[in-house]
Amino acid sequence: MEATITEAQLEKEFQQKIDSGIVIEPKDWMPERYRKQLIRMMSQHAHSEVVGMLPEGNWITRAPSLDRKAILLAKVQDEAGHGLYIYSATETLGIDRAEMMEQLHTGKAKYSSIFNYPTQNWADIGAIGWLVDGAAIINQTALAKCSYGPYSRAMIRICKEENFHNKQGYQILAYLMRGTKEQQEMAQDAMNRWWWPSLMMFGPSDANSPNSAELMRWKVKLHSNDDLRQRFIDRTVPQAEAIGLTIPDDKLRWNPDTRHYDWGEINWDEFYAVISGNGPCNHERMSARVGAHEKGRWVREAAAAYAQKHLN
Ligand code: FAQ
Repeated sequence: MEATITEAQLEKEFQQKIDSGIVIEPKDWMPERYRKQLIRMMSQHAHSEVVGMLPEGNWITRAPSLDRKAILLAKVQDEAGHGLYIYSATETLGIDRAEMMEQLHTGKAKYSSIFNYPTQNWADIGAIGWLVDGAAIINQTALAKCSYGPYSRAMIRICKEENFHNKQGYQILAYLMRGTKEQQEMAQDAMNRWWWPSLMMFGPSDANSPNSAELMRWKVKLHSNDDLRQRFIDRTVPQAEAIGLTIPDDKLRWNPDTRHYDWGEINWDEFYAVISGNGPCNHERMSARVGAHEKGRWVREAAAAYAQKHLN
């Protein structure tokens, strides 16, 4: 008699594969919950890349020189590309892009809290590149080693591009800090406004992160939210000091015993307000995104009509 493999056995074998570092590919068996968690996290990541174009796109026409404009244009186009890679990687899990878009536009799926803050002046573009892409790199370098093959492979290329984004942002602020008093103040003001929201990008503290334990058991996440946040702080503080920027945290100091920086407290009320739709720009971002989607409707319909006529 042929033995039937139970769900529990399959799950056990799946966990053994994960524990021994075997990468999971789309056609491999996976627990339904693993698939759902990946769809949630990856689609939110893709949405963040796409919505993340909006605050920076706001400055393309106002960049202070042709070179800066070309660099910013390339960066924003890269973010669109990142969104596309990650949407494609997510589609390998059995959801299509239209459904993911629907989830974003109806508020069912989240996108990163950071993109609900306004870009008020040119220094903000420097702060986004340096701090926001810097935080994204820390997170994504870990994800490049995650257990799901299509996601980890997408991350490798994305991280290379994010490194360029990070450097161009740091350079913008470094130049401003070598400029006039007004330019230095502009850079410091951007630092003051973007520092804490950048720390929030890593998600709630470990004690309040409902998804972390499961995602770490499956090696989707290799480090906790707090560990990655600390890594970002340790890396970024010396960079700020090198160009004369002050981190807006009076509790920040190097701890020689732990060999990490001690730092203050995130305003978690602000974080939860932003991720539940009540940040400074949530409504503006969603109406711009939904508007862009509607404007592109004729392109999607034309492509579908062409495919039906010529490709079937
Ligand atoms: N914003 O249990 P956890 C970029 C939600 S890419 C909004 O800890 P998890 C590139 C979370 O979804 C930036 N929501 O969740 C760029 C969950 O809610 P749910 C995006 C957040 O998944 C640069 C709830 O809180 N990167 O910036 C946030 O284990 C410049 C409980 O949280 C990624 O998405 C947040 N910050 O950990 C583009 C990386 N944090 O879904 C343009 C991949 C938490 O249950 C310009 N994602 N939430 O309703 C991750 O690493 C993880 O999903 C975390 C959250 C760490 C974001």
